[in-house]
Amino acid sequence: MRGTLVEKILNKHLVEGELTPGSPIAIRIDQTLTQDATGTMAFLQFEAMNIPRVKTELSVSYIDHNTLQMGFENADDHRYLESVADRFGVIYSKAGNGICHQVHLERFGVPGKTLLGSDSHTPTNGGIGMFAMGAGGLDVASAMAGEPFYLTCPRVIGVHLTGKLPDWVSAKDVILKVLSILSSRGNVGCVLEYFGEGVKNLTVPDRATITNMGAETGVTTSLFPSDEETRRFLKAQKREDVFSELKADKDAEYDRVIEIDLSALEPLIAKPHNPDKVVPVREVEGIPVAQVCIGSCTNSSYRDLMTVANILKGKTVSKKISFVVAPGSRQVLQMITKESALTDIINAGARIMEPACGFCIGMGQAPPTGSVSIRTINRNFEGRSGTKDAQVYLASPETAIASALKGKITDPRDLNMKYPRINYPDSFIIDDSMFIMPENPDRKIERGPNIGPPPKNIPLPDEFRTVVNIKVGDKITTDHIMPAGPLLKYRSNIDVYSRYVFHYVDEEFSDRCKEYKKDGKFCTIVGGDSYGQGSSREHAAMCPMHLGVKAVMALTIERIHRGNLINFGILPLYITRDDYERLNQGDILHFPEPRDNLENNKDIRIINDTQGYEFTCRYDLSDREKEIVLFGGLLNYISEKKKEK
Ligand code: MIC
Ligand code: SF4
Repeated sequence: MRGTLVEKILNKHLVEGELTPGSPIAIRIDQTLTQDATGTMAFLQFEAMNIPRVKTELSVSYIDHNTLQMGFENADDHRYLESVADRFGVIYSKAGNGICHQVHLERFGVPGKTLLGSDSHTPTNGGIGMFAMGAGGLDVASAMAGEPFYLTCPRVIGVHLTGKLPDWVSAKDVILKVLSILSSRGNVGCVLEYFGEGVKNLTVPDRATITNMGAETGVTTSLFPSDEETRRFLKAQKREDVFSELKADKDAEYDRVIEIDLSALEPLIAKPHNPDKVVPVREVEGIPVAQVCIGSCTNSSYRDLMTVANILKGKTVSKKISFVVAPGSRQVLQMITKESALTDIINAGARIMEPACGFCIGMGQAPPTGSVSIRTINRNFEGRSGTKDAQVYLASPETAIASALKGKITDPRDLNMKYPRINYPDSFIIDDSMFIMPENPDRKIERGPNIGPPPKNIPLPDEFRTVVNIKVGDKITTDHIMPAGPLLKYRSNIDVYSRYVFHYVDEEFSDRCKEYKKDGKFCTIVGGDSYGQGSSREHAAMCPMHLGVKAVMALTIERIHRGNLINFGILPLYITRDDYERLNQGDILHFPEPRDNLENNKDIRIINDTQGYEFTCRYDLSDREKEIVLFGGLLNYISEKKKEK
C-alpha cells in the first residue's frame, strides 16, 4: 500500500497497530453519521456509555430511512433522536432534508478526514477523498464517545481509470463494471482506490455514485483523489475552505490493479437478485417493465434528475408503468424546482416522493406480484422491494428512463436523441434551515413507549449446548436475516423486532429459539459463503443475540456483519464445505470449552451430539475481539474496562 492515498490518510489517523495489510489497526474517527433506522439504537447505546458530549469533530444524526410515520413509533424515534442530539452535541437533520450520504456530501464531508457511519453506504463520501466506512451502530456510538475504530488494515486495490464516458453511459455503469469484475464476495479487507487520467473526467456526484455502490463488492471503502474537480464541487457548495488536494504517489504500490477504459463502457444492468449479476442492457432489452424508480443514495443527485428531466421534456412515460422519482436531498429538490426540471418530470407522469430512502428500503412502492421493476438504487436482494417475487433490476438513470418511456427494458442509446450531458452550476442553493444545531446540554431526553433499552448479553459461558436452528445457503444478506421495510418501526423495540429474524426465510425461526431457550439450549446459525452481505444493521446480530444465538458458523462472513456479531458477543466461526454439508438443522452441538479455546488460541472444539462426531471451527479474532466475545459484547467490554481503570 506504499504511496497510496489510503496509506496517507490512515497514517494520519493511526492510533494502534502498523499499516501492514491484514493486521489489526485502530484509527481516530473525525466525523460520524447515523440515520434513524440504526441511529435510535446507536444513541441508546451511547447513552449507556455515560459520556456527556460527543467527542468527534462533527456528528450528524439524519432522519431519512423511515419518514412515513405510520403510527406513533416512528415519530417517537424522530423526537427521541432530536432531543438526544441536542443534549449530546450532534447536528440533527430533519425528515425531508434528504438521504444521509447525499446531504453529508453536500454539506459536511471533508477530503482527507475519516467518517464512520451506521450505514453501509457511508463510503459515498469517498467521492471527495474521505476515508468513509460503514459500521454497526455500537461502533459508531463508541466513536462518538471518542474511542478509535478497530479494523483490519486493508489491502488496496487500485482502479486505474482512463478515457471518458461515451454518451448515454454514466457513473452507474462504471460501478456495475467494477461489480462484474470483483463480484459481491471475496473482497473483505480490501479498499478500492481510483486513480489515473480518467478521474478528472468524472464529477464529484459521479464519483460518489461509484464509491457508494462499491459497498456492494464488500470492500471496507472506496475513495477518489481530491483534485480541482473536488474544489469546484465544494466551491459550488460554498465550502471551498475545507478543500485540500490529495493524491497517491506516482509510484504507489497497489495490491492489484483493475484497468477500466471509460470510453469503452456500454450501458449495463444488474439482474435479479444480486448487484453483481451484471450484463449489458442489450442482453435483456425488451423485457416488459411494470415500474421504474429513480432515487436512493446512489443516483438521485442534481445531475441524475436533470438528466432524467432533459430526456423526458415534452414526453410522457409508458401508460403501463408506475414511475416514481425521489430526489436525494432537499437541495436537489430545490434546484430542480428552480430550473423547472421538476415540472418536466411531473408532466411526464412521475409520482414525486419526498427526499428520503423510501422505496429503496421497501418503505412503499412495492411492485406488483412477479413484475419487473427497474431501479437506480444499489441493492436488488430478493424481497427487499416489499414483493417477494418481484424482479428488480439495477441500472443508470439513463437506462431507467429509456425503459420508462418504452415500457420495456431499453438501451438508452436507442432513444435517438441528443444526449443531455449535465454539469452542475457554479453554486447550489444553500439552505441549511432543516438542520437543528445542538444547543442545550441539559435537554430532557424524550422517549416514547416503543423505545426500549438496548438488550444485554451474558459473558460467554464456559460450556454450553446449541441447536442448529437454521441452515442457509450462500450470499445470505442482512435483509434475509433482519428484514426492514414496514418493520423498521421496531428498530428501537428489540423484543418485538426479534420476532421477525429470518421471517421471510423461515417464519418459525424465532419461535424455535424461544422453545430451545426454555430447554436451557442456545442456538447456532449455519451459513454458506459470504454470510451477512449488505446492510450495516446491527439488528441482524443484536436480535439473534436476544433470541439466544451464540454462534454463526459459515464458510465466510462479510466485514460489517462480522463486526456486529462480535459486538453482540456471538462467535463468528468458519467451517469447511465438508463441515457445512454434514451439519443438519436440529443437530445439537456441544461446546465443551469455548472460553479456554479462545484464551489459548485454539480452534473451537465442538461435539455434534446428534450425529456423534467431533469437529473444530476456525476464527480470525484479534486479541481485543476475543475479549469482547468473552465479555458477551462491546457494551459489557466497555463497562468492564472502565471498572479496571
Ligand atoms: C440499506 O441500504 O440496507 C440500509 C437500510 O441503508 C442499511 C441500514 C439499515 O438497515 O438501517 C445499510 O445499508 O446499512
Ligand atoms: Fe437509504 Fe437505500 Fe441508501 Fe440504504 S441504500 S441509505 S436505504 S437510499
